[in-house]
Amino acid sequence: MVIDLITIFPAMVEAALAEGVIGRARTRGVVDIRARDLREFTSDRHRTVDDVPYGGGPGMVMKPEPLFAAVEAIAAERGPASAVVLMTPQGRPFTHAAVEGLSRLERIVVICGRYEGVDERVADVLVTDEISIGDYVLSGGELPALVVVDAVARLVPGVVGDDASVAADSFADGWLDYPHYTRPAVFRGRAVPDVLVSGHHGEIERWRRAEQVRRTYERRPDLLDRAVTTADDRKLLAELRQRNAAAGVSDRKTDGQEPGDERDD
Ligand code: 9WO
Repeated sequence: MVIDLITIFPAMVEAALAEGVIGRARTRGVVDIRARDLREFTSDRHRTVDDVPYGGGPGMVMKPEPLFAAVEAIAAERGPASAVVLMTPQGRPFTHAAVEGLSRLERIVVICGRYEGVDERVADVLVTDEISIGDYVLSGGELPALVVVDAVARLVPGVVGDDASVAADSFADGWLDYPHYTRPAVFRGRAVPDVLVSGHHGEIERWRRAEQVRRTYERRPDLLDRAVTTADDRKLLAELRQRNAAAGVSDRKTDGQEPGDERDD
């Protein structure tokens, strides 16, 4: 897979791509991911990438010429892009399905916006996918682009040491993850669950799956519709629902509470 990220902060992007699983996969040549400095595609002495907005208003807008020149130069060098992605809060939500879709493509170009955004002709003509990682505005598209690249590259065979572990990752089958523990067996008076030190692999597997079901039910009931359930899963869910009903607790949906909403009054 080939990914090019167009940005005015290539050092920031390169630093993030140099480390960890993605960094090692790049070094091994399993993926070819590069940060492209947008200023390399300008044609004026000042290497201008932005200008004032037509119609007035605050801030600056990213000029179309450098972005068109960058996408076209990358296409000439690498071959036409399978997708040109613009990172923006008004894009489609970035879900596991989107990760899977992008991971099957050969060449992806990602445009990282800054200032007040990019000239609309870039979105109209060049961009094939507008993607949002959440309903908030950041100072630039670089961090969302790195989220996309990390999630997509992990699905490329050979990037993560154990491809099976990637397939079992949360959201691949719709379940949240089970708890993880390592030494010491007791830390500040809190012991590792006995089953994990029992050596009974079947019991451990059943405990882990039960924890996935419990956690998903308690924290993200919205995922249950899509989760791949077994008869045992459904039995456990029924028990969890009965236990909640007996305790007078309705099945939790997202109750709209946000961190920091706690009030003393
Ligand atoms: C800013 C904005 C504000 C309110 C509603 C929509 C908006 N879109 C943008 C926008 O695209 N801004 C540009 C890219 C320039 C400023 C920094 N940029 C950005 C991208 N901020 N936040 C994102 C982003 C991208 C993907 N997922 C979440 C946020």
